[in-house]
Amino acid sequence: MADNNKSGIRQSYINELNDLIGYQMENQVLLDEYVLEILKRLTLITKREVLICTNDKNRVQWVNIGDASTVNIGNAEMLYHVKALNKYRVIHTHPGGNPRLSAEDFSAAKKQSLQCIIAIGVDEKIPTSFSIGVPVVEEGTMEYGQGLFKTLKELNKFPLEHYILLADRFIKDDPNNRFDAEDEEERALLIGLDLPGNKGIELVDSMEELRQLVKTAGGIVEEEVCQSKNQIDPTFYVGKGKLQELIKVIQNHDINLIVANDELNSRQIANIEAATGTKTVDRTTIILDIFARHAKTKEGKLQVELAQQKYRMSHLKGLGIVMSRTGGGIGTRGPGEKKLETDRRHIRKQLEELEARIERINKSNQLNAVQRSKNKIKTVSLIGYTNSGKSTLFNRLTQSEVVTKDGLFITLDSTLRKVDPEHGEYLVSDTVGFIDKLPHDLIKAFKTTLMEVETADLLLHVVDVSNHNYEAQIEVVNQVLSDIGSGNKKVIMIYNKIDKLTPEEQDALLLKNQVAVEELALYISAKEGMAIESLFDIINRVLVGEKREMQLLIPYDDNKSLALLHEMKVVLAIDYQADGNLVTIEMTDDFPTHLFEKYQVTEV
Ligand SMILES: Nc1nc2c(ncn2[C@@H]2O[C@H](COP(=O)(O)OP(=O)(O)OP(=O)(O)O)[C@@H](O)[C@H]2O)c(=O)[nH]1
Ligand SMILES: [Mg+2]
Repeated sequence: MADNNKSGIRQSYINELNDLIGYQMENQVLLDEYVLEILKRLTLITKREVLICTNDKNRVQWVNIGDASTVNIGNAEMLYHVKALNKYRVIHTHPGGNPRLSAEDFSAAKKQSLQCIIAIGVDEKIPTSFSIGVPVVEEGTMEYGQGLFKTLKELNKFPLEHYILLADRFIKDDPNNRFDAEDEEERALLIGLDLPGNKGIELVDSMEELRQLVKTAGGIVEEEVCQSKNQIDPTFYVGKGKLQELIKVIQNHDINLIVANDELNSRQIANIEAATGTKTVDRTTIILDIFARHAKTKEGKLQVELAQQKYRMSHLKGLGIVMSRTGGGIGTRGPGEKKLETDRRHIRKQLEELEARIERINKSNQLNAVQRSKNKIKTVSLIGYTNSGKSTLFNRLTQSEVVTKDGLFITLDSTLRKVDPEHGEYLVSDTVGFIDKLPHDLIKAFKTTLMEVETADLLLHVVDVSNHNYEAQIEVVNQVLSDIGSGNKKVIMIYNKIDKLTPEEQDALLLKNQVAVEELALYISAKEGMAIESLFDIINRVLVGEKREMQLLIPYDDNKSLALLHEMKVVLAIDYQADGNLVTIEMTDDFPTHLFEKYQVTEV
């Protein structure tokens, strides 16, 4: 198929075509002899598809030389109407003489909800013939069907109005049904930019991550288009030329969702949607969508809803088109049962309500935290990149069974549990994972996670060393930590999933990390349970200090002190001597030495 490139076509031909705009077909037929002759002649001269679009009064609205897939550029009116077909009819030529509608023609018609699409087979050697594609309703579904005609007269006798009537009635009954009863799956085209400022995670890996995100959100990734650019294009995100390529890909692969790897503003979303006729979302929307699916607790759901509504507020313009058109799919899911709002005023009211509710929950959480610190209960927070194995480790440490899964953002609700009592007396919290290019507003919405991190006595930074980007991921996590004001916390680096490395890779990793000046680091496999005992030891050492032994000589008449020692579970041995009990205890920094000063004999 020819592209939308008019260069090389003499201006006089373009003018001749342009002159047709506003012309109404004689006798109000679909296509009259006069226009047919012009289309034929221009096709033979230019050897390209020549296209006109008429309205329901058969008046020419716009024209193009190129193919059906590019005609909608700049014609925002062609976007879907919710309760009817568009009022447009596309008439175009096929150089080479074949009048049959191509797959691209059908999908363009479908995408634009055209009243009909007509193709004219034009060739010097064979007679001109015609096809018409119209929406056909059958057994509760609607698809474009095709009719073939040998003459213009036959074409003009076609009872188009009948089909339009049935189609509009069908759509009105069920606007979500349209053509795509089977079209529930979202076939995505990913677009990404290699920008000079992209440090850390490389574009290929970032795109792979986006691929995973889209999959987790329930979409199917069909294609991926990347471009190297000095900066993000303010109008279309990608460059204008690349946009044409996208349109081709969309047609050829029947794409119904575009996903950009960077955050888009509402103008860019609106522009891309108008140019491609395809619903467009960005990385953040996908992440929000996953959040909406995965939040389990009431609080988690509220937090997601708040984040979503906030994001939607700032991107309403773009999403508006999408929502009225598709009525579902990625970007439109909310964590609750109810549909998300598209009205600014309503959103604002909802935001206020949500914020108030979350504030109330936070107050009670804060109380808990205060209570904990009064009771001197220490907490350890698991943090790290998403999918690094935080929940798997959490389960190991606390003998729990929270959900772990290969996927992104499986955990959204922070959980707080007591550590396996054999190993100490502190609480462990599992938290939401971090990811590259996650707007910080979003993380801030996860106030519970933030609070766990903020109030924790120790952070375990879990790293998936089997991911070849683990170093960049560590950077992302550290950046987020410092952004949320927890950059100075005590951290143990936990290099996880070492079972996935070969012995050589393990050696290389150790060697590399030797150079790093990390005070506290450990290599483990949360899944296989490797080095978990050492982890318990290190945690205890950090939380309560080094264990030491001490001997106290407690007179026989001081039963209270002895009972207290028993209660603190520090007694290792008792030796009954003439002047009292010689008690050997195992103690740490938080042992109340002052209470026993008078009895202290030796530190062993
Ligand atoms: N081979 C191997 N796989 C692991 C290890 N630890 C975790 N996994 C797997 O990695 C995947 C992610 O584990 P999770 O514990 O859910 O990771 P997470 O960090 O909690 O992820 P999110 O909650 O999504 O942020 C799961 O399929 C785990 O089985 C490990 O030590 N070795
Ligand atoms: Mg998890």
